[in-house]
Amino acid sequence: MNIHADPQTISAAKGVFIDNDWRPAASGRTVPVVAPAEGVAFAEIAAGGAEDVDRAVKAARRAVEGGAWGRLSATERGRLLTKLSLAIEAHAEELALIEARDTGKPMKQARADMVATARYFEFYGGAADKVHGETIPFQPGYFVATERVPYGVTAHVIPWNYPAQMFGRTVGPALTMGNACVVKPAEDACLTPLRLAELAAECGFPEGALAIVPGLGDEAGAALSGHPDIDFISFTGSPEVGTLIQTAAARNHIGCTLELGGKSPHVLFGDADLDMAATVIANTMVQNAGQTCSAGSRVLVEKASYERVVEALAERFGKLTAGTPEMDRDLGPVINATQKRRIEGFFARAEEASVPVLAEGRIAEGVPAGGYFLAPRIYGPVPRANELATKEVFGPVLSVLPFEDEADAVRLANGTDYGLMAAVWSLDGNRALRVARGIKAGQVYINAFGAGGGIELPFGGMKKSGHGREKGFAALHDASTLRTTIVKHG
Ligand code: TXE
Repeated sequence: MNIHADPQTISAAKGVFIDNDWRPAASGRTVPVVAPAEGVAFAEIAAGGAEDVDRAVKAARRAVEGGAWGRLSATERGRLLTKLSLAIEAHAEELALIEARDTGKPMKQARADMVATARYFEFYGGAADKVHGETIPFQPGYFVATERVPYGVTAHVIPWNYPAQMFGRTVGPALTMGNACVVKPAEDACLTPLRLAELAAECGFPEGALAIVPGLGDEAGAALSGHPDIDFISFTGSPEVGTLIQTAAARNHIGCTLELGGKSPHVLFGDADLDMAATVIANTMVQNAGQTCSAGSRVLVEKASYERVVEALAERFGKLTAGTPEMDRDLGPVINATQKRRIEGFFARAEEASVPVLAEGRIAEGVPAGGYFLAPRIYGPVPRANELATKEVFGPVLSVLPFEDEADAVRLANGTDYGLMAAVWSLDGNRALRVARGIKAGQVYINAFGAGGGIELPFGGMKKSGHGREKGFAALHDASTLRTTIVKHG
């Protein structure tokens, strides 16, 4: 298969996937799928709506209550997840080609995403029958035990930046715990989740265990998150839609996890391994063209070493190149014209505020004129109150800010609404740990950042980055509820 293959060969773009079967959306409408590197539509997805969502939720309910899915043991569920992991590995190149065209990301990143997606199902497949409850000492004559049980039907609204990985991240633990999942992927990029659902059916997942209703956010997304018969919602996306999701969950009196992005800081002290830090910071910042919720988009630098750090970062940023997926350069285009305009708005306002550009990468020659390409930029020193220091840009843009001392560094690191990820760079272990423990973020790295996806590592927000945990065993906890059984034996 070639990246420009006829869209008909992308069998996933067929409709709504319910009970292991494709059907057109009830409305008969479709949404065009635009390739960000080309700026032209290359496929269509079904525009799912309330009727499709209702069918999917009913199928999921049948599956968990009395259906084949609900009757499987934890071991049998785990085996199915493991089979899906192997199927993803076997189809990795096909999936990476679809993902790269759909999102615009370089092929090497799309391939790495498929390794991570397979790993989600491998990790959770192995974990399925290793989730234990507790016994609780109680009054004489009683035996008490707890067990983690599925919610029932879980809804998953996911974004376009890592469609395959996000699918694995949210659906993997939910299926492991025995929930039936209804997924609303993002209209901007959702072909791999559709294909993954098809692969799941081929692996033997019973009817109703997994449904995919593609479509627009305010149609399929709103219908799913507001459906009265779902038991839990998992959402990753913008803070604005996060508010709508939590409101919908509150109306139904159900729980939700929200992952709403960040403005993750690197705290860089003068004694750090600057060479390593600068390389990691530049490369992870432009991964996925900066459209990563945990992107380390602020570098906070000890004042005395500011010039040295800026020189090292600018040197690396100046060499970064944006290109098409096939060119396989450092980054691809951003997802759509709206996002490109939004980021250019940040550039224009930075210019008005006279925030200095320290370096700019480039766009490779020969990229299609209609593609949504942006040259990566690094700004500094960024004034503390400037939006480049506080707001999520969600593009290939890095802000550098000097700090005075340790206390100032922690204050600055915690000085945004977000708290998703952070890094401390210093070879003084005591200081690094002290500072790391002062930072309010769900994940804090020391002398590293991102750790290649880290499927085993609990991930999620503090503050307005959201709540709930994904990845690792923590996700199994959040994808299930607790039943306590109290036995009086006299
Ligand atoms: O997100 P949306 P957008 C941030 C990032 C980005 C901004 C806007 O800053 O610039 O959000 O991106 C579905 N009811 N992140 O507009 O709209 C939608 O169809 C229910 C951070 O693309 O939040 C998609 O499936 N669902 C982020 C999903 O929500 C609705 C990843 C996310 O889209 C809905 C993406 C509605 N009314 C963007 N409206 C991260 N945390 O990684 C939309 N959706």
